[in-house]
Amino acid sequence: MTQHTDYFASIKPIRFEGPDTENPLAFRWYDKDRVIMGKRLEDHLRPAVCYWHSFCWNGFDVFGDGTFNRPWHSLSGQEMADAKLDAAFDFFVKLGVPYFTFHDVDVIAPATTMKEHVENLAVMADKIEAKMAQTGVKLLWGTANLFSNPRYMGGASTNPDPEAFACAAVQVRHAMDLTLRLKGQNYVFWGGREGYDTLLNTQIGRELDQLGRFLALAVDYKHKIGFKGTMLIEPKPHEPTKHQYDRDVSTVYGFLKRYGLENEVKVNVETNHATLAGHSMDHEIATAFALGIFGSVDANRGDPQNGWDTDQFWNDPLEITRTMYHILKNGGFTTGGMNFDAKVRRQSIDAEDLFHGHIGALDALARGVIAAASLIEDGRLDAFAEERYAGWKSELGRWIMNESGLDEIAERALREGVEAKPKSGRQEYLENLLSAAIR
Ligand code: XUL
Ligand code: CO
Repeated sequence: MTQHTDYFASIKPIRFEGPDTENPLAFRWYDKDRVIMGKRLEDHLRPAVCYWHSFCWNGFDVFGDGTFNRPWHSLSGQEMADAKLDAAFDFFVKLGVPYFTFHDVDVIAPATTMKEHVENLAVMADKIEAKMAQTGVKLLWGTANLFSNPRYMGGASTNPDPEAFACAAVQVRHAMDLTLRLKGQNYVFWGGREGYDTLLNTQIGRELDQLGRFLALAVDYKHKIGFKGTMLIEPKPHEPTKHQYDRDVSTVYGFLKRYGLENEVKVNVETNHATLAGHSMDHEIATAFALGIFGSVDANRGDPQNGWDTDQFWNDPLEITRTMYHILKNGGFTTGGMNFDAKVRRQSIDAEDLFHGHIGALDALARGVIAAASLIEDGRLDAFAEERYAGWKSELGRWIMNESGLDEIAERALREGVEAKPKSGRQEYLENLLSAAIR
């Protein structure tokens, strides 16, 4: 295969060198073969690099033009798509991650019609498949971009016009076919325009039914083509729309229940989306496990001061450890993984900046796995919570949960003079255990 760019030529493959290394282009914690709780670090994290932030975005923002000047940004059409593919796989290999993720439009030569979109995607299918075979890099998930093209400005499946729904069907059908062909582990739906900007022009009930119909059709299609991966909805409360229907994990669960899809679809939880929704990441993860719909993670962070989706690389040890604690305690990932849906800042214009961002995030997650595993092995956090609810295993607790009526509970409480005795929640003690686990 012809090599279109050697953009990363000056950077050697990234190796683990341990916490004391002075080499900024080495891992300090991410020793992928280190076994923690019986599993290699790489298998705990199943890390993936996303195509869109690092290889498509050129650094533009609403106030200014692109700043990055990557060689493929000055190309166009198929030539651009080919050069980008070469650079992306060079990067995956040098960083040493097992997975990548992409949207259909990230990888193709830009198309103006739906027909052209399908043709351009078919051209890339062979090329991506060849790159994967040559490098051993696998696909964590595929998805369709149903939010950038102006045809979707009023929504894709929730659009007031069925023609937009039909165009979305073209993209999703072909993106699912490609994900199956590339042996993707999951297929993701992020509904960037599936919401509204004003209720003055929006019929929420109708739009939710359209969204439910679209997802049900996609699930039917998954079974028809024999795709065995997991279907995932990625919740987000707003941005770009003022209100997005899939606002958080609980809302998605209610939506799935209403349309009978709660056993078919799980969630891809993103840190920055959790915080935009007013939640902590560990809240969203714990909720997803509690509701039986945990699937995968988009690992990143926002900026606590501005409330935007800044998609920075995740590096907060406390938040990562709290999150990893829930993931490990519940058995870890199955088909999911840690997708770095994160981008370097607009002033980080060099090739090496892409490495610094990903190296830091992989190290931070590795530290989080190590810390969370030590909390689980130590057992005091878990023992405290078990003890806190121990009363529910008593005769009274079981009788309330399984047998009694409200009046019977009330009568028994009065008859037996039941009284609740407050006990300390010990939050500070538990937070100190968490801090002490991070080394
Ligand atoms: C947008 C976002 C998307 C999804 C995939 O906020 O997170 O990139 O992850 O469409
Ligand atoms: Co995301």
